Amino acid sequence: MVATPLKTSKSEEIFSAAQKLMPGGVNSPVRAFKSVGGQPIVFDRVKGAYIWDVDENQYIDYVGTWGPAICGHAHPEVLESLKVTLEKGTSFGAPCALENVLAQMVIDAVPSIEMVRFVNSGTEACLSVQRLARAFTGREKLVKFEGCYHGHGDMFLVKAGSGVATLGLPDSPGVPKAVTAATLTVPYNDLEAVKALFAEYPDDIAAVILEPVVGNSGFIAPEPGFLAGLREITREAGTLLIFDEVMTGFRIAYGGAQEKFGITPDLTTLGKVIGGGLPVGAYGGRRDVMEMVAPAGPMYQAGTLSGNPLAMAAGIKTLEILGREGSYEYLDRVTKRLAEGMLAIAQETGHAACGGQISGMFGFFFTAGPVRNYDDAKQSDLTKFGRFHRGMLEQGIYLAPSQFEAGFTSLAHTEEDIDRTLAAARTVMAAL
Ligand code: KE4
Repeated sequence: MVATPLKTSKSEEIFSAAQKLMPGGVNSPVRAFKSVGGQPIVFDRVKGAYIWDVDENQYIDYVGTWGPAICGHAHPEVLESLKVTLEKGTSFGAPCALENVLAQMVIDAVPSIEMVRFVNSGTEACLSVQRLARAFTGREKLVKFEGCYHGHGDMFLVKAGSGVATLGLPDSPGVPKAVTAATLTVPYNDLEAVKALFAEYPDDIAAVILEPVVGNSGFIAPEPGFLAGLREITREAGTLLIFDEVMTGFRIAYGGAQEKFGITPDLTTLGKVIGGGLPVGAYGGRRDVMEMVAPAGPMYQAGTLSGNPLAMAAGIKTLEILGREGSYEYLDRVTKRLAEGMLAIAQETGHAACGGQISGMFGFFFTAGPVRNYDDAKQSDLTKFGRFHRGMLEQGIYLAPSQFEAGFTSLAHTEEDIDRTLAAARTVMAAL
């Protein structure tokens, strides 16, 4: 295991060079550790539940490349499938049978999906699905929830206003006000706020999009009745309900959060797990809606590498493994022990904390809670979270480098890994 303090000279060398080559030295902001501080870790290799960095430190990994590594990193069956597929080329830009195989698996698994389109990221999936919802309904307004993240499409980068409902203000320079003006935001778990919106804009709302279990404000579960309430409100209003299951899809359950909670949206986005570590996103849903997508219908969306055989092969094998008997029971058991153990240790060491888990997704906040929405999450002790993150890193435990992210386990995490993680948490929390 890692001795403290962490030897990070090679990470430092590589990361400082990276900062001259790429903005912030990264290709996605969260990787720069800005919200937790300290030296980002440069990975050398991964396997199963473990990471090795360029200084040969080993860690137990609870990020799993943000969800895709649910079967464990570099799963031998996935690698084997990739090697076989590789012999036939990497991308065709033409139909291939593997697309049919993964499409059928997704359609068979996800209750809302009768027809599916593959793209290359969750962002692309969310960009496409909101355009489709607007095309199908002929309406323009979009409702999202504060703290939910749907990729970096302009219309989703909306400042989460306080109060019941706000007309979106761009959250990033470069996003025109005209684009976000049609995006309305409300607090998560607040059905009254949603009802007020529909009263204010009775026939204007094309879609309501949400993370059915939030991972992008930290882990926040839907309160009883919230998802069912949204389903009822949107059905009555002729608005499409969209579950963004890029993170929860095939993680909360094989059929996603919509299977777990028994609520069927009109459209669903997927990503992460269905690519098994290669770039894949997808959107799908009711056949009458999906038939609007070009070239079947007029709503345009396209992609050079969409459905490429390598990514399809990795996704197919990943879902095959997940579909085996006992996968989700295992994920739920080890993750439950981890989450409950963390909260118990926080209490024993005098730290207010709350949080939870569903299947292989978990999270906690340094606050007594409850954390119902993004505002609550922002009130938690972010400084303490940063110190906890660093301490765990020095104990050889790699947690998501932001309070506003969820944690992920995999089929490769063993009971011993959970024991080691809890022992590390006790050491770190006692010293916080
Ligand atoms: P990508 O474009 O990153 O593949 O997916 C965007 C996206 C859409 N919807 C949900 C619910 C998501 O969680 C994501 C991406 N999640 C982040 C982690 N919170 C990806 C990690 C990153 O941004 O580097």
